[in-house]
Amino acid sequence: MFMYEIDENGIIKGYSKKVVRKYSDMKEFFQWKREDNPTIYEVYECEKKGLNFATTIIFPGRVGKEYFMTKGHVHKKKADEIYIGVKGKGLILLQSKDDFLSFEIKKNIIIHVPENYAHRTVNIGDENLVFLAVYASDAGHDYDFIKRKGFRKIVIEKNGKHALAENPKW
Ligand code: M6P
Ligand code: ZN
Repeated sequence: MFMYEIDENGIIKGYSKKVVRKYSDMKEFFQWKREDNPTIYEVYECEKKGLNFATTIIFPGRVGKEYFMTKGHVHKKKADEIYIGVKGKGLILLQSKDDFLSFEIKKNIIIHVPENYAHRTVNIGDENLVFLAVYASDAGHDYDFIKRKGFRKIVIEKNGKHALAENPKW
């Protein structure tokens, strides 16, 4: 039995691992370029009894027309994942071999990511997007395909709003 608490900034108290992704760590995942090197997102993770609990904080911003987002990955093993919105406004992209879906994620929204679906989260708002993810510790992260081809759609700013557009690399 264990209990976690998320603080007002979206950080899990007592986390055991922190990951910081700067623009320079993931340039290839965006379609546009920038000259500076902002932090795109941070992940705070706890692992107990084979389950990982992680909050991700995606900062607001864009690289060209594309909103700040996670790299996105598919699990190496068959493992589902649960996302729960904590704060801010985002989109989650889900993609399998022949399916593509997107859902809004915000406070109190729960999303089930089925095994074999690649998943990426995008901050489409003007404040931090925070969500909690729960998944098997041995799920594994595969970034390879996403790095080369990405998702079927990209999320861009169009006339002051977010829009899905075709991914030119697809
Ligand atoms: C969520 C979980 C983590 C993941 C993180 C960032 O917290 O899905 O497993 O690491 O988002 O996403 P990515 O690994 O694609 O950079
Ligand atoms: Zn995952």
